[in-house]
Amino acid sequence: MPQPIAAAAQPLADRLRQAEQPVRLIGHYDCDGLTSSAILARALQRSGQRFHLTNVVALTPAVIEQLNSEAPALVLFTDLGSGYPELLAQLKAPALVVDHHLPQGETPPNVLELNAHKAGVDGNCEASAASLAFALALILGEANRDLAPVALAGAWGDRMYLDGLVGWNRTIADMAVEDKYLNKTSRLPLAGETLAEALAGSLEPYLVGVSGNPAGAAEALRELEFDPAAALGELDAEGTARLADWLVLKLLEQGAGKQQRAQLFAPQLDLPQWGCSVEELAAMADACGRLGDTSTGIAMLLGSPSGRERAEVYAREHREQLLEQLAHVEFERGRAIQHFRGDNAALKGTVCTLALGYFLDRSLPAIGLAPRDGKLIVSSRAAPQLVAQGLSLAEVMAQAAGACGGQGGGHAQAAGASLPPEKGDEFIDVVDRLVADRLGL
Ligand SMILES: [Mn+2]
Repeated sequence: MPQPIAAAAQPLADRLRQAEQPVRLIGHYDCDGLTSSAILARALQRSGQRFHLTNVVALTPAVIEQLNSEAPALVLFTDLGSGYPELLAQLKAPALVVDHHLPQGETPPNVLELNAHKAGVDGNCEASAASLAFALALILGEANRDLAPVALAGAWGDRMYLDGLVGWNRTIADMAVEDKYLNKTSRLPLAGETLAEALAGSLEPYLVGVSGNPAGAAEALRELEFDPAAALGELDAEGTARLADWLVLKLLEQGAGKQQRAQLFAPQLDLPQWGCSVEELAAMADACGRLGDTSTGIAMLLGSPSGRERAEVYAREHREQLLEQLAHVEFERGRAIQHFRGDNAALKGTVCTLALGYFLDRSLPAIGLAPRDGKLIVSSRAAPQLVAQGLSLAEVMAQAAGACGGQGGGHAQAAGASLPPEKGDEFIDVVDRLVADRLGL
């Protein structure tokens, strides 16, 4: 483990070992939030500590109020916290934070923080909250090495695989290979019984006109002289090569990014104990969170067979919703951004990510807005080249939301905000202006 992570994690481990009351665990609701929560829950359980876990959509004043009314002895936040020091300061209990989001301001005195960025690790690609939780779990006990697959699923959920795993994430994958929890295999990133099902159900790669469109998939296959009903598992070497060539051309033609094209040939990360790949484990956790059933996500990640069954159903349902939205979404172009308004707050971030990666103009950030709980929730995504040009969506979201009476933050390449419902148009104007300024447009 990198020394700075170990040094930053040690005081949190010491504090957890001393806890005499149940630890109040609060995690984010997405894949990285759920996986990091499950890792910490398991590690606490194994050290004989009790805990009470809740996964939330965001750290808000209401969450802090609720915690203050519960008066826990110790709170442990994971995959959230670092972006909201002013809220943490309002918490009456002492708190531990495990996070990889960009820190905003000073850590309040009641908080011990394990933040990737503060430990000298790039929290955008080298360590997710789940990878940091795994580091903390390893300090709590070597037996927690078996949680490496869950940590990798968290990193996957935050899309840290696009340039291959690097940094601490890479070390975790190497440990998992050594322990035989992870097998790297070479095959196309497609799943399904038949070729037609595999293409029509493919979210990554997203194939315009084919994904989510069984007739389009069958037609494409017939043009390639494949039998659409042929079994994917029985494709021979020649057929695999021909299908791979077509996928490369198809992605080029629809304007997919270099990283997305490279993913076609990346090794598949199989988890024999889980009977699925890292990608599939991440998709199940993500779907549980997005569909509002975080308990099932945690149960599944802790190894519950009934949790697993439900999570598989959610993963299918969520994928179908995404395929449906991606087929119909229309982005409106401004000067420096492109945005869409949807009705499903749980989908908009992934829709932006996939649209940007697979078919949108990557010279502009993509932004999605949708209502939830009386607010307007925003997701924003930028291609790597814009981040290299100095754009930070975390800053843009924080600043624009601040100007519109909301709050925002996150990462340079992926950030979010929540706003009063009537502020959507004003917010889009402010974001467009801020991004145009940063990019010199
Ligand atoms: Mn995360």
